[in-house]
Amino acid sequence: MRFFQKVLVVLTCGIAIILQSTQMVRDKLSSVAYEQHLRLQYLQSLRSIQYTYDPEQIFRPKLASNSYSQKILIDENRDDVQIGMENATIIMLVRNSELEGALSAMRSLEDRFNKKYRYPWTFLNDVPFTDEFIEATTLMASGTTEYGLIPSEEWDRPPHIDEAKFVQCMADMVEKEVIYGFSESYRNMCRFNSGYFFRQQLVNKYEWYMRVEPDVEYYCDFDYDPFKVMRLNGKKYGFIISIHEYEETIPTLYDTTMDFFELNPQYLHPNNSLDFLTDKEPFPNSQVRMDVANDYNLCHFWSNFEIGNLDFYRSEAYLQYFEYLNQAGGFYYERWGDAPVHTLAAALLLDKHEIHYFEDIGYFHNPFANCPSSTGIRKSKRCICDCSDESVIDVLPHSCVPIWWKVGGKTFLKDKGVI
Ligand SMILES: Nc1nc2c(ncn2[C@@H]2O[C@H](COP(=O)(O)OP(=O)(O)OP(=O)(O)O)[C@@H](O)[C@H]2O)c(=O)[nH]1
Ligand SMILES: *[C@@H]1O[C@H](CO)[C@@H](O)[C@H](O)[C@H]1NC(C)=O
Ligand SMILES: *[C@@H]1O[C@H](CO)[C@@H](O)[C@H](O)[C@H]1NC(C)=O
Ligand SMILES: [Mg+2]
Repeated sequence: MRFFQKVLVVLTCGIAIILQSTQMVRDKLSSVAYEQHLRLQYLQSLRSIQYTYDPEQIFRPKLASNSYSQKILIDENRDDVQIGMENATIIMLVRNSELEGALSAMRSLEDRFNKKYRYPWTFLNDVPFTDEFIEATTLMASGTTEYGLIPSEEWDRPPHIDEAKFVQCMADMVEKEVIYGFSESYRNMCRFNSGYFFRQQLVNKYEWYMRVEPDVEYYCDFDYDPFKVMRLNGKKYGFIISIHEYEETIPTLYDTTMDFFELNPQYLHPNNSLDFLTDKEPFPNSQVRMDVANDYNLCHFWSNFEIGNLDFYRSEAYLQYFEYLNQAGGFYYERWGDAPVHTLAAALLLDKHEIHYFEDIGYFHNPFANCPSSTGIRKSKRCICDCSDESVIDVLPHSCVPIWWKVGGKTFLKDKGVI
């Protein structure tokens, strides 16, 4: 009996020691290593669900799960190596609250274009992006993603803006019900997109950008790399939709621009497209006539879609032009949009042949769309759009595309054998 008692004591002690050491091991693991262990386990189970999930199985694994709350979903081994050869990024300025719209736009552009090229995405925000935003957009992208915080001096109202005058101007615009007239943040956004997006730290390493906004949709396959097409054809700025701006948002923008070029005539390109900005009769037989106070017909390239050369904005001419506008204060005393600012700059600083109309890209940003009018293009590029839909602005009176054709000419890259 004594012998067995001894054995029992030894066994009990042994078990106690084992339990104790397991506890110690657990404590150790509970720090970084344990998190990594969990993460690996989670990724493994995720992969097994992804690759073995068979909805026809009777006892299939449960897909729904609320068992994790950490950001451990992103699989660092996924293949996001860039395939497209251009020095380019896709830029989205966006709020955390617009996540769903951002994902929708990304899904569309990835399916129609980027999944074949895996160009990197650059997300910009005036406040830090949330983990949820970063995780979901990283997983939606086929390429790498980066997230930048805009410095306050490049976003917020600058100190040279007179506070009292600004408040008064904004109140006047609210009274006149000018679109977004009430919004200071919209003005910040327009000034940022006019003068600072191309000099963000994350953007500095690129030469080309494509701008994407939440909730836009691409109706057709691209079928080619637009960055490459721009480079090979010597293009600097590409657009899809062109319409007339609300005059009340930019009463003095054109005159301020003319003042700038009077002071700096060397920047005006000899082959500019001033005629695009001043031609007021798009249709010889149309009843529609723009009734505008000055020479500017209010035509602008809609900037929610843009493909452009970042070095154009970084040029001395553009930087000087932007600073002149910035000092004039119209981003705040009026409500200058980045679209007319980019347009005036592109039309006056560039050769008109450096501007490209991407008429073969189907695109929608509420409330307007572009749907390629050629049946052959629509079918071969798998477009899903109805050219007779009222959103398709193309040659409607409000569109400036016919004026662009008169000035910029109508050229087809396909005819040149480039794309
Ligand atoms: N981070 C951040 N992004 C903003 C803010 N305001 C606007 N944006 C982004 O700037 C771009 C333009 O803003 P929108 O609200 O789409 O302006 P819009 O296209 O003129 O007008 P709608 O699309 O008709 O509302 C979008 O990509 C927005 O997500 C802001 O305060 N913070
Ligand atoms: C991409 O373009 C930027 C800006 O022009 C330049 O600084 C950078 O060196 C380029 N990168 C490559 C890989 O060519
Ligand atoms: C203007 O365009 C013509 C061709 O249309 C070209 O020959 C000329 O070099 C251009 N001028 C400049 C300064 O680029
Ligand atoms: Mg928008």
